[in-house]
Amino acid sequence: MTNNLKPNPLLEMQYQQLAEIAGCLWEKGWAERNAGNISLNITGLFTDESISKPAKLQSVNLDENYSALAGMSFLVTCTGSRMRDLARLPKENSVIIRISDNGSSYQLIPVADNKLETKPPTSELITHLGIHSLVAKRGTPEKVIIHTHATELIALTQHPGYKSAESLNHLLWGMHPETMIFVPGGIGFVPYTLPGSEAIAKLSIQCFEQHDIIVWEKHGVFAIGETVSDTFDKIDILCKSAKIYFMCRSAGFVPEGLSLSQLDELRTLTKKFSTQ
Ligand code: 2HA
Ligand code: ZN
Repeated sequence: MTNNLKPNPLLEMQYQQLAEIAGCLWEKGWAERNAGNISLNITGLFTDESISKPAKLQSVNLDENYSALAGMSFLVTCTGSRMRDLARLPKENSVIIRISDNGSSYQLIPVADNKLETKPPTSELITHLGIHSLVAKRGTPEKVIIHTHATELIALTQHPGYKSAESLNHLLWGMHPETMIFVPGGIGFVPYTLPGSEAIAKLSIQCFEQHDIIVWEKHGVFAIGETVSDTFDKIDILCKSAKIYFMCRSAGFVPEGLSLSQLDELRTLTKKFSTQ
């Protein structure tokens, strides 16, 4: 007898949204080979009774303790999975993990109809868990984390003048008024650090204390949001701004950007929206 998780409509909806956005990341050209990874907090979307027993669930120890995530469940893309494959076969290219009650390990919960060997979760799991942990501790509603190799934003970090949150945001907010409206917190900057390392996880978590989206120098972006769609939108909007900048430069001129007083006016508008 297997210990598969029985499908349910709420979970199926999460798979659908995951597949749709994976397809968008691929079509945007941000997901070469196995680039990028996604995690969703799906705590409460299935019950213990929906896991057929008795086979013992596989348990994996974590190097850090994630007590803020104790008992929580996450849908996470598999290591090596391709976004273009996730778009077609979300269940075969993701896993469900549940953090143990003491926060020091996770169990892999096999999903019904998944006939393939279960692959381990993404190589960036510690960054994902660290960010989910920050969200749980502060009690904000973000449930989704997307990491993708957003070409236009990576390209900016190749320039010595754009290796800080301040210079990046000044440029990006200035390219289109809606960038300030929809990403008022701007983008955070993480200097080049080894991917998959504890060091990059720590720097990223610090950066998420002030931003909903961060860029890893010469690598890619991480964004958080309440839904897969609104998380994708933040990346898309910032990329649009970067594209406008590069298009102007390719056409042979330096874009003017919005003035400081125009940006201040937009910032005031944003504050008004957020208090309504
Ligand atoms: O999942 O993008 O940073 C593949 C990556 C690692
Ligand atoms: Zn990456």
